[in-house]
Amino acid sequence: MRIDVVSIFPEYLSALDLSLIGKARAQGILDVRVHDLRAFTTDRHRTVDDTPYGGGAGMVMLAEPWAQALESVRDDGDARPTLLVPSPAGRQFTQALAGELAGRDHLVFACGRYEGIDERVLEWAAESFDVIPVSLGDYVLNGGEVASLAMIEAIGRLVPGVIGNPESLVEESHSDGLLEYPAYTKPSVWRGRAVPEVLLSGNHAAIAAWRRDQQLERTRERRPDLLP
Ligand code: 6GU
Repeated sequence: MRIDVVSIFPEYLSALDLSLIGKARAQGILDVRVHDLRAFTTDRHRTVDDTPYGGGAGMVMLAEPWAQALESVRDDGDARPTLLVPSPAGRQFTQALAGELAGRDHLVFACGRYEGIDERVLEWAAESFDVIPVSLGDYVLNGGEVASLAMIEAIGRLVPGVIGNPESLVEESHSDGLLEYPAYTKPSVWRGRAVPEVLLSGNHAAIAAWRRDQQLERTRERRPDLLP
């Protein structure tokens, strides 16, 4: 899978050199390329933003540097790549969407800052990209960089070969619509707190039933919105 990220703070994305995603890049499973939006400006000050038409606070990112950057990451022979635009005004990013995106060949993340990108860029880009504005949740970040990191990790770990043991993807929160059951390891008694008895029983059916019950209990308690 190829992933391009365009940002005015490319250094933010240096975390992609680390851990599982970093390893997948080194192995050639993920081809991640980070680009500085300012490289696509032509004026002396490398301007990327201006004041909003209609007035209001903040600045809006200029259309032309974005168009140049997006044209540069398009690869001939590329079917329609997917353009993900992180924004609190986007559609909710979910595990289901991560799974769907993990099957695509080419993702491009457009990290906006300030009050966002001139809306015409998204309209124009829709001619050659599958454009999806995405939000991590109902809160506001200063820009799309941190959100892109989160999404690249969520998507990247679902790409075959990125995670050594794909079984670990099965029993985790959101994979079956419920939160994950609690986990315990040694020692069996720690500071007077014992591990739930059933986990030491060796009775696999009883363990599976207890874990299911814990998933439902937790989900009811913490995320009732996930239950039917
Ligand atoms: Cl995806 N981007 C920004 N800038 N803020 C957010 C977000 C994304 N998701 C929640 N807040």
